[in-house]
Amino acid sequence: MNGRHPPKSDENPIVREDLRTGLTAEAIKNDILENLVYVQARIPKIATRNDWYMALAYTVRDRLLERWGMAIESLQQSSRAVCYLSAEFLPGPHLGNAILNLGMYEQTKEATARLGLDLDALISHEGEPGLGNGELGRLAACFLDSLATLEIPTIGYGIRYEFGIFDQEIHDGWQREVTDKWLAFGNPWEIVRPEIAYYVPLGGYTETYYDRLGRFRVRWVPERVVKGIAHDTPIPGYHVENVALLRLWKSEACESFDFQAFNEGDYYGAVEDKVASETISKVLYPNDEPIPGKELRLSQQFFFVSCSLQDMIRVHRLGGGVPATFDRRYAVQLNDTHPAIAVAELMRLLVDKQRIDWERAWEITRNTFSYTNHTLLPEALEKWPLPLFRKVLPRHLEIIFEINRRFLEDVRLTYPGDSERLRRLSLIEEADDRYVRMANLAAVGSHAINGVAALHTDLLKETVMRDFYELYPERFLNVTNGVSPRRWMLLCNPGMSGLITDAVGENWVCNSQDSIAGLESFADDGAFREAWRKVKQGNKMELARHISERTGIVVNPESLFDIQVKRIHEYKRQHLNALHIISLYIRLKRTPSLDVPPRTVIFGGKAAPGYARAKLIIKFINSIADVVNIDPDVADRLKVVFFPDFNVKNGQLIYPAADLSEQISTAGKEASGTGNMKFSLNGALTIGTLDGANVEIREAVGPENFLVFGLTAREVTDLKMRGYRPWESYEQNEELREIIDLVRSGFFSRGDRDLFEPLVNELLSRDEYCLLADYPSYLEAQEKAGKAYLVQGQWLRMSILNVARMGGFSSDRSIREYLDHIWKVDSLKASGSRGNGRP
Ligand code: T68
Repeated sequence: MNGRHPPKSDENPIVREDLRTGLTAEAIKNDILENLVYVQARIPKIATRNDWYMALAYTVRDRLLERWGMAIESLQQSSRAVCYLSAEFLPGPHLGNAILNLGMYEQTKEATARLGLDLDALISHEGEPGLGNGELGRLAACFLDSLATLEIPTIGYGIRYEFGIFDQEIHDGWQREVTDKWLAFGNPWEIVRPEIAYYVPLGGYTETYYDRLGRFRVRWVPERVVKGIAHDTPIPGYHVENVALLRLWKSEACESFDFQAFNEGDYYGAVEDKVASETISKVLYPNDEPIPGKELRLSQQFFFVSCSLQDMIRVHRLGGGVPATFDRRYAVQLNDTHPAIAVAELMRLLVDKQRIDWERAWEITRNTFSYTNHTLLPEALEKWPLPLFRKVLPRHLEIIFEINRRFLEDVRLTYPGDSERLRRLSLIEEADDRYVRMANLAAVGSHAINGVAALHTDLLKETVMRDFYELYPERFLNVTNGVSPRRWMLLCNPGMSGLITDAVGENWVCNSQDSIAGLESFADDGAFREAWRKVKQGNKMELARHISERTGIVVNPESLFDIQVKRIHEYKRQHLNALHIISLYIRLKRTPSLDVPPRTVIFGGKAAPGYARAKLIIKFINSIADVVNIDPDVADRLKVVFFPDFNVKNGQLIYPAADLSEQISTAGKEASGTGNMKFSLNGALTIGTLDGANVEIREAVGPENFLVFGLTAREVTDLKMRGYRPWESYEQNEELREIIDLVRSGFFSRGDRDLFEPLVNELLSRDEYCLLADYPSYLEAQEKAGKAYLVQGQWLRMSILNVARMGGFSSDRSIREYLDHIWKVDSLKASGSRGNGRP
């Protein structure tokens, strides 16, 4: 496969006008009409916007499928492929991205215009598959984009949830969860593959027997078997012919399954409970909720992992491979511990099914897998109660016991007599109740373990994975996250992208780091700054229009847009931001002549449905907004907005409109962050703690272009060790006292003194996330931000420098690091030795 760019205009000599998938405006127009009639079954006269959207989506898909055929062929011919196993993928709307990556925007605009349609309106008509909670799923999507663009043979494996993340509505300031309806009008991007289906056993028991050759064996007699059916979505690379394959599994009941393939026991009872089978891929679990008791969640994890591994074995066979060379054929990344059961499942498939001996199977398994950790929060580390695990996966528990037995034997030899260490490293937690520790399983079964930002990897090595690091230091490495410059710059911010391309040429889209640095020399150019300002202003006006449509709040686009969008969580400290708003409000009321720029503070993000305090934080923000937004004393100088239903699509609107990016988590808690990168890549300045990737962003853009505040991770730990007494901050800081007393008085809750008591109480008594400790330095940094914004020329300079220096945060860079240090997979265009031909 070569890296030829698709033809871009009618004049291009290599246009395929004669083909159904031609890229001229006329070919596109004709295909839209054909798809409208023959796929969507509508005639133009009565077609709705949705009908036209569907017809256009099928038209673009036709062009993707043409590339797909080639990609599948290359996948089969390639020496090694990347398989990204992730319980979540958040690809965002497909249409605009696909049109952009295929290089067919201009022709499509012309084609739709000829049909009397507005292309941009059709693009914004599309909803999105919300098959993830937040950054972890979005990272997986950025990685597929980069893998496709770098022309790496790739399959992303996951679950086709019927109901993804809920839609968020705000009623009386409270979050209300509404069922996601992403499949209500059909999904034009996926291809159902009923012929690619696998049986997944669940429950039951194991028994021993002697096989025909008289060998002692174990077999699993499951209680039931579900079927997983492949649903494929092509993910296009940018201006290359390659596409990555996103293969998601939908569970179905199997009324009759192939007993031949499964002739190992009595399965007659295994086909009952059809409803339970279909339930498996029904709904995405929200994060931030305790999961130990959730049998369905464990079934989901095993379901998609088993289908994916069986699929890999089948494809490998098709290419003439044998199971013993599985590890040479695939590099499989475990996106957090959600797919960690893959370690035991591959062992089962190799040992029980393929009859490979244990030692060799273990070698293959470890060569195959690598594991990415995304969190240090102890409550988020997955562990399953043993009885539940045995009930769902009896054979896997035996396999895990055996892995553990052999592993601990090795540990004993390395650390004789150190029973404490043995206890900590064990795959089984032996407290009052026993648990299977998924992070330990992933660590033992992988040849590489990575964190997602430098600080996070360091802390990983010092804290939750310390014993593993001491045992296997060579397995640990850092790969700092990145985001796709296609979706998060070119697509969402065409104005700014145009300016960058005019300044440095178009190479930056795929080769960010080197090319975009050329922008630095424009930071002092008055005309360039003015153009930059105008683009930002336009983006802010667009967001202001949406804010007014969605919330009725009218905001001043000239004001400083101060934005915090991310999941709502106490460690992310949206309520620290809220305390600053109250402080500003009080100051403005007291001193009308205060020399600060007008500010609009915008929030967005979902709270897990069972996380009461996060939901109260949303109510808190909206309650402050209710008071501030109607107060004539601060009119036009301070506004507060909670933008409902933050998702990829809304993000594409929000990031480009930001002046100030709030990255204010307690140091040591946010593994990396990727929102921080999206803001900065769109010209926002960051106000942030030294947490996650903020540390590296600050180094890259220069400390003078970044507003840092707060305790460092080490200082947080020290403070807690010494004994943190948050009420002392309250007693010592007059302004803080005034703010907290105002909240307690019911001022923001129509006199209700109890409403926010759980929030205030936590802050004064425990303050787990150190808001009060960081409050004074946060306020100082905010003041600095306000002052800096008043000097527009300097602000613009800092904004341009942020973008110029952020090239390293492209997910292309992250993927190259995974390729070079973990996966060892060649680009399709290298066709030969490793490393050739990579951009
Ligand atoms: C995030 N984790 C990290 N988890 O919080 C963030 N959790 O710092 C990092 O940038 C990002 O991963 C990518 O590395 C998540 O988003 C989840 O969404 C999640 C989902 C299910 C269960 C637990």
